[in-house]
This record gives sequence, structure tokens and C-alpha cells, in this order.
Amino acid sequence: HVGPSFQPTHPLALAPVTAPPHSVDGFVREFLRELNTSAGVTLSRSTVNDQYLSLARTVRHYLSARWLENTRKIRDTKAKMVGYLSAEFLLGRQLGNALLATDLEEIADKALASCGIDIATLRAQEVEPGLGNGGLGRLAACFIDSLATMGVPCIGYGIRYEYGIFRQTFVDGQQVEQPDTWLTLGSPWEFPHPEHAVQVDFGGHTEKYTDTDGVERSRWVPAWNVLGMPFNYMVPGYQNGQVNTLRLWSAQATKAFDLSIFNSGDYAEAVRAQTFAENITKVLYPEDSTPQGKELRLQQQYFFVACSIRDFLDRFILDGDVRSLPDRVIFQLNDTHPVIAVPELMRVLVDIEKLEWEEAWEITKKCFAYTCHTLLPEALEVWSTELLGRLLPRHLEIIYRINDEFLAEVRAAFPNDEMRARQMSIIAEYPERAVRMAYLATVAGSKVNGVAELHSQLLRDKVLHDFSEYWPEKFTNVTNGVTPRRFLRLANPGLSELITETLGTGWLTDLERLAELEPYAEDAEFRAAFVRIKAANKTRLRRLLEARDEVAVPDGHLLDVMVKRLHEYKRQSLKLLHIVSLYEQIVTGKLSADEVTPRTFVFGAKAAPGYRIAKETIHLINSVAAVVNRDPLVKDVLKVVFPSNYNVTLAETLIPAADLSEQISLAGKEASGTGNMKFALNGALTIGTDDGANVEIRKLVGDDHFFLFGLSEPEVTDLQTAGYRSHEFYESDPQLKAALDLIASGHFSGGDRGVFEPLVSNLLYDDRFMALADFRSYVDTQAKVDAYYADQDAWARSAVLNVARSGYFSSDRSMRDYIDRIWHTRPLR
Ligand code: KOT
Repeated sequence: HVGPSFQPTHPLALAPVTAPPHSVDGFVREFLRELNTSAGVTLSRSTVNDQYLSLARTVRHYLSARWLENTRKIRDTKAKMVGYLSAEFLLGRQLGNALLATDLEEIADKALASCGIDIATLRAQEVEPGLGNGGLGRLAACFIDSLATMGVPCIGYGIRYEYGIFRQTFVDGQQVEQPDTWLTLGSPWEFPHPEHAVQVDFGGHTEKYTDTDGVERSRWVPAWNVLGMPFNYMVPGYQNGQVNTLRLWSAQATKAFDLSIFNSGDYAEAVRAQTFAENITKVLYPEDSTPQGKELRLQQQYFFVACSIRDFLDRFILDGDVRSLPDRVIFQLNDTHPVIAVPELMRVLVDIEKLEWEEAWEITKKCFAYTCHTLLPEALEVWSTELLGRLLPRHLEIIYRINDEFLAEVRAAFPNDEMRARQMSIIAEYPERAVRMAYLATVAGSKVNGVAELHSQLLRDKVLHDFSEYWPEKFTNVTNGVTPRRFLRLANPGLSELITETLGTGWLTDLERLAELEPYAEDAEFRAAFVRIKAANKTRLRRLLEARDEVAVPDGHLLDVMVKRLHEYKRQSLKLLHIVSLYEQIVTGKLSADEVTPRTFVFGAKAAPGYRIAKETIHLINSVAAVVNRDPLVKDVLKVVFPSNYNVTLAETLIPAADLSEQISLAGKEASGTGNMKFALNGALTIGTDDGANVEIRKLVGDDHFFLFGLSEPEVTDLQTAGYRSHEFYESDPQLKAALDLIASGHFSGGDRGVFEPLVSNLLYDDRFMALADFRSYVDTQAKVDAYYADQDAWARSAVLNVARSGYFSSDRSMRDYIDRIWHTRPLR
């Protein structure tokens, strides 16, 4: 950390860093300076992209001073930090949030207008950094927003993927993936720090040696290495002058790596080696909840946590006293993706810092806590010992020792219970020898938490049952939350303004204050204002979809929205069966078009590129949309729209416009859901199963304002045990049969019965997620939705109550719970 080499004398060099003046003039001056000196153009010759980049850098200037000050304070006060380790941070666009955080929205508007620029055009120019798949990555982004807003010192550590989540396009109704080139037009929000690059080793072997103190030790002799280049991003708190850091790592070839090859004269080979190293952070793996076990993925995981641990020690443990680590940091493991950090910290403490194993283990256990985000067995990461040992031989040794000592403890506590020891082993023996990362995280973590009450209960009862019996106090729940800054204030300015007019300011950082809106649910004038805002949000959505996707959304429809990753357990297929069934009943005359509430169904969903059934479901949604939307018999009553490339940016326009939120996963499968919270907070009513955080939403908003349907988790388990045969539901429900038969007949595939045969067969003969079992309850409940929507006043009242009763789902509350139950950190004074 080299500063100036002698004492500065200029008064400016001695003064604290200052921000530009908080005024239109100050802003204009800064903006033009950016245009002229950074972009190197005059205003009259500048492009929209020049202007966007300069605007972003201008806003950045207002944040830098606070950021530098904040970082200094954390170092000086040695405050305990949260190190949020996550392979994904799905941030969404930065500009709007930065303007809000700095209270510059109005100033920037006026400043740009005075330069002849409409700021909306520049906002639209920003490409969102899609460095995540869905819920897990978005949650990380909400959490760091809340920590900054609460003034809690946090550093987020992750991966700067050169290509984020793929851009989804549709060709003949089928998903085609395009690379996400988010960096090509410039990335004004990042600060590269090549001087803080860290070396990361891979491969090779371990060997025993006798240390200078006569102790027999193991050491790692790696075969190759890469450099981790950090890029910093500011994480501004909401109008509180706090700015935390997100540090994302990018892989580069090391000098040593290519020099030897250069020296051998093989230039092409040297360049190939460079490419090889840089592949590590090239692309985000697009699987959500179904990890693929690829070698490059393990390289990504180790790469970013090795960089992060080294970085933390170098930057925050300045006196080199690694024993103080637990007082300085708690590393939160966002699912198992960063769990290789556990043996990495052990390696650093034992092999490099030369601590005794026992002491190192005591420190390590205090430094980690683990959040589990799933219940699906196929989502639980395991790495074969063959692969792990080849890539990280020393880490595998360390994992074996952790496991040996842990199992010795278990055997001592439960003598003559070898079954239990085998079940709890971090090392699985079948179908191949592999490391169970969730078990490693549970053994090492000081706490283990699920992400909603039901999920945490099921973790304790099922997935990690033996562990919760052994360490009951280790297990806790923290229900997820979402940041109200992005998902209410930025996404829904109309509603935010109404809330501020009604309650005054302050609610945005104290969201439980929304409860004060309760009495206004009975106030006709307030309800009317609410309804006007909802209508305006629909208009805004209609305009966007027209421009973005060339689709027309009809006016006056109930807007029924299902947006989330495409996954069988989430049951987009059940939503489809409902639509097809309505359509089938109308065209066959069983139902008259004027009996049904006019609805527009909106889908948004990406499928993992290798997930066959998910991709076929996307094809079916588009095919149903094509047929339904052009059939005159259902014109004016049914419309299906499926804008491609659902992302955070689209969510921000879609969610505030929705009337009905579809949260229809099979009970016991969705860990929490966070989209469900965003909808409720924006006044959509939910139709949902008793799953994940739906349970808590329903409890809070009340049964009268939530449409519950479907099997409960215990009923699912019972049905599974009794033997579920979906075909029986098909046979016994004519309405269901008619809908499935219509799909099977080729009606949506130009008469070709083969196209959707795999999907239909899957539902008829397997249906792992019991869509057919829940069909009857679902369509009956949808009929109740129709009836309720007919009473617009009652609906509006329920919608307002959804807003008023959703304050609990602020991620600020989640952060308080993490602090109280897991981290025990304090805000900076
Ligand atoms: C991905 C890979 C392995 C294990 C779990 C995942 C995962 C889980 N990815 N996203 N999730 C979701 O996380 C959200 C935030 O906690 C939850 O709301 C949601 O239910 C999970 O599916």
C-alpha cells in the first residue's frame, strides 16, 4: 500500500477527498468534463453511449469520496466485516440506483435537460450486468444493498464473468441462446486494480517434508497458476453516505505461465495458454438449481475464493495476526459454490501461517456460516474426489482430515452406529467417491440457515436431519427479503410517491412502516389513487413490450404474471394447463367467452441450455401463445405473451403492473422465492401453494387476500409414499384430460403429435412435481380469482393490504436477522 513517497505540501493533497457540488451547475460541469476528457468528445459530437458513460462516471464522482472514507474507517476501526462469498451477484442496472442513493435524480434530470439530453434515453442505454442466474444471485445483490443502507461493513466477493447469463432469443418459438456481451460498450461502474492481483495455484501434487522446526508437514507443489485481477464496484447505501465494496475477480494468465512457453519459441502455444487461463472467468454457468459438475466450474469456485481470502488477509489483517481473523470477518457462504474456501483457509493457516491444525480449525469454524438455498437432491453439489484431487490435491487431503476427525466425534457420540457415521460422512462412496459440499459446509460453518421458515424446517427434518440432531443450535432460519429501493422506489415511482404523500418519508428504510397504510385500504380515495397507479404501470408495460418485443398487451385485462427460471418444480406446465383448459372450453363451447374474466398471461423464463424438458416447455408456451392469440373465438378474453430474455430490468417494469402473481411450485420444493415478495409489495395478489416464503406471505397478508391452492408438503410426502400415479388424475378429470389431449393432438404444433409428446408423456407417466395432482385445486382457485376480480373495489382493497402487510419482506429485515442470529456485527458509527 504505497502512498506518496514524502509528505505532501499542497493543501488540496492534505484535505479529505471531496464530492462535486450537489447542484445542477456542479453536475453539468462534471458531466461535460467527463465527456471532454474521458470520452474525448464534445457534447455536440457525442453519441448516446458517450453520454451514458459520462453520466455514469459523473454519478460515480459523487460516490467516490464517501467510498474512500468508508473504506478507511473500516480499516482504522478494525470493525468486524461481513465477507459475502457468492459465485453470483445479479445486480441489475446501476445508474438509477446510484442516482437514488446520492439523491441526484432531480439534479441529473435538470442538468441533462439543460444540455439538451433526455435522461430516459441514457438510462435505456445501460446494459445490466447479468452475473447471476436468478434468485440466488439476485438475493446477494439485495443483501449488499441493505448492508450498505444499514451502514454495516461488508465486502462482497464474486466473479467478474466476461459473459453473464445468456441473452435469450426465440426462433420458431424455441429458445436460442446468445452470448451476453455486457462489457462491449464500456463498463463505467468498475474500478480495475491490476496492482492487487493475486496468484492462484492449481494441480500438481502434495509431498511430505520435515520443517525447520522438525515438524513433519505436507506441502502443495502446484503445476500451474493464474492471476486474479480484482475489479471494484461501489455499493452505495440509500442516502446515508455509506458506500461498501463489491470485489469481483477476473482471471488472467500469469507471466510465469506463458514465459516458459514463450522462451521455447512457441508463440501460438503461449497465446493458447493465456486463453486457457482466461477461460476460468469467461462465462457464467447457466444452470439454476441443477449443477453440472464441470471441471471449469470447480476452477471458478476455487479461483474466486482463493483470491478473496488472500485479499482479505492482505488488506484487512495488516499486522499479520491471523488469529484475529474471527474478530474481523465472517464469511457467509452463498450456497455451496464457495465452500472450497473452508479447506483453503485451513491450508493458508496451516501450510503458510504455520498454525497448529487444531487452532486453525477453531479459527476456521468461527469464520464461516452457510446458507442453503435448495431442497432438491439434484441441486446438492458433490465433487468427485478424482476431480477435486487432480485440481486441488492439498485441499482434498485437508477435507479427508476434517472428515476423519468429524466422524471420530460422531462415532464417539453414537457408538455402534456405523450407519449414522456413513450417512453423515463428508465423503460419499456411491455412485462414486465424492465430496458432499453441503456436509462440508455444515461441519465447518458456525451456523447453517435456510431461506424461509418452511425451508429451514425441512432442512432440519430431511436434508440435514442427522446434523441438526447432532448440533441443534447450529441451525437457524433467515427468511429472504428484497430491497425496497430497487423493487419499490425505482420500479414503482408512482406507488412510492403515493406512500410518501400518505406516510411521509422514512418508510423506505423502515419498511414495516407500510403497516400504517392499513387504514387507507378502507379509504375510497386512496384506493382510487392506487388503481390509477396500477393502470399507469400497465400502460408503461404495454409501451415497453410494444417497443421491445412488438407485442400488444390489451387494455383492461387482468394481468396474470409468472416470471422465474424455467424449472419443472416451479410448474410453468401447470400454468399452461390452466390456459389450454380455458381455451379448450371456450372453443368447444363449454364455456362462453363472456363468462371468463379477460386475462393476459405473461411468462418470463430462461431455461438452462441443456435442460430438455424446460426447453420444450418454452416451446409449448410460445406455441400455445401463437394459437391462442390468433384465434378469433378467444380474442378479447385470452392473450398469452412471452417476452424473451426476462431479466432484472424487465422485472422492474413487469412486476409493478401485475394484478396476479403466480407462485405455484410443488409444496416443499421452492426454498423461498423472492419474486413472490416483490409482487406482493407492489400490490399484486398471489395465487400460490403452501411453499417457501408463500407460507409467510399468506400468514401476513391474510387468507382473504391470498389465493391458496394445492397439496401441502406433508400431503405431497404422503402421496409420494402411497405411490403417485398421475395418469389416474388424468383419467378422472375430464377437464384435465381435454386440455392434455388437445396438446397431445398436435393442435399447438401444426398437427404434428410428436413435437410435444415427450412433455405430455412426462406429465402422464412420471410428473415428478405432481402438476396433475394439483390441477383441480388450481383451476377451481383460478375461478375464485375471476370472481373476486369482478369486484374491482374488493380487489383494490386486497391489493392495498398486500402492500401494507409486506414490510416484513424488506432485505433490511433479513440483514438484521443475519446480524442477530449469525454474524453479530455492528454498523459503523
Ligand atoms: C443453485 C445451485 C445449487 C443450489 C441452489 C441453487 C439455487 C437456489 N439457485 N437459486 N436458488 C434460489 O435461491 C433463492 C434465494 O434464496 C430462493 O428464493 C429460491 O427458492 C431458490 O430456488
